[in-house]
Amino acid sequence: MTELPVGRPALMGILNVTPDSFSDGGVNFDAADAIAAGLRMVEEGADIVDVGGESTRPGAEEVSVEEELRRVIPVVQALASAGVNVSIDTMKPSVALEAIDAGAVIVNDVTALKHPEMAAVIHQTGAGICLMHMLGEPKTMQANPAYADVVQEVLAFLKERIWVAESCGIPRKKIWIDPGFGFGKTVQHNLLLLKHLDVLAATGYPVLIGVSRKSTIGRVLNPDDPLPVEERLEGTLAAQVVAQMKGARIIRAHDVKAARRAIDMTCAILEAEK
Ligand code: 7PM
Repeated sequence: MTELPVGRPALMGILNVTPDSFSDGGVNFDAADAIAAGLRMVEEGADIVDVGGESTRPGAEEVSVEEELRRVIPVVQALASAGVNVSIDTMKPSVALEAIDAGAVIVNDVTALKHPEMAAVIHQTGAGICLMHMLGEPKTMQANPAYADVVQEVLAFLKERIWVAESCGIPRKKIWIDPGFGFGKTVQHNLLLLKHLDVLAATGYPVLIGVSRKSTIGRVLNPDDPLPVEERLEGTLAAQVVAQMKGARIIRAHDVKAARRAIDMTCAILEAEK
């Protein structure tokens, strides 16, 4: 699965397994509901389900290893044994390792192997890795992000993290890259990264893009009073189509059915012949 077929981009459905997404009516997390939601994403056209138990939201409270494991492992286990390609969204090597044991095949590490033990886990297990760019840390990244040339700086960062990954023995075919839309970027930075996503695609590494429901979309469409999350679908689809045309190979999305249709329609146009 980390070796993607040419042609249509893969669709990665976002499954946040946190008590605010799936609760039992109280404060506890409900695994059965989360598993059902993951299976539904696959029915709606997801090729991969990205399971995450810790929020990367700016200012979000940190979650212990034990709590993160308690949330994600039953869900990874159930989805993987149902034949789903599971990606584990974590920055913690111990969570990544247990999730891979439970059947996850890709690690979505938004810190791009920052933890010194993460690369070894990826190498030893043979899992894939998505390397994402972030400027600063989740808590402070949106304070005052500045770049001389955002596209070139993101490219340079990703090349450096690719070098780290490959130096640790991770094969190049197991590596994806991601500009980290919204992670330490202004609206203008995010727009430029999408407009020039072909620069990242030209590295030859599969590019993943996550624009789904992000605040840049709400701000572009209504600068004085940003659109709320539930009003961002059309902007999300426009942005993901541009990303696809600029060579994105994996689209990360909440609204799987809509994202699938947008990908397939774009493919049909791009593949039309006389
Ligand atoms: C608040 C802010 C809540 C941001 C959720 C988010 C990406 C990711 C996320 C991405 C990869 C969201 C984000 N975004 N992983 N994790 N790429 N690889 O909207 O763009 O899901 S968290």
